Amino acid sequence: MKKIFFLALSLILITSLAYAEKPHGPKAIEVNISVGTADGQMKFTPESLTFERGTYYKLVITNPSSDEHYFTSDAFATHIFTRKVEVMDKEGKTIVEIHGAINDLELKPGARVEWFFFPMTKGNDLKLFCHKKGHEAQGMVGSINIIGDL
Ligand SMILES: [Cu+2]
Repeated sequence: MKKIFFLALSLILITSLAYAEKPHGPKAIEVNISVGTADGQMKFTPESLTFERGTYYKLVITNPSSDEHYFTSDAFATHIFTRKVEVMDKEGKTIVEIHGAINDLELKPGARVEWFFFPMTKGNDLKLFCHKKGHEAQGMVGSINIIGDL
C-alpha cells in the first residue's frame, strides 16, 4: 500500500515538474522588430518580416527611440490568430495581457510588447506602417509576408 502511495506521489511530482517547464503553453518562435531607432531614424528594423503558417510565434516589438511610434497593419490582423499581447514594465515583467484581435499598437519610448499568434492565411507584402503624423512619409513603412502550405 505504501509503495502505491509513493508511486502515485512521484507521478504527481513528475507531472507537475513537466508542466512547470512551460507554464504558458507551447513554445513560441521569437522574432524581434523595433519601431524607430535610438538615433531617431524613422524606420522599422527589420523592415520586412516573414512568418510561416503552422508555427507559433512570439513577436517582440520594442521602441528604442525617444518618440512614440505605431506598429499598424490592418492586413496582418486579418491573416493571423492572436493568442495574446503582453505588455512589459521596465524590468521586463508582464504587467498587462490583452486578448482578442489586434491591428494597431502604439509604443511609448522604451516600451516592449510581446505578441503571441498563429499565422492563419497566406499574405504577400502586407503593409506595416506607423501612422504618427509624418512618420510614414519619412520612411516608417514595412511589409509582412505569411508563407507556407499548411
Ligand atoms: Cu513612427
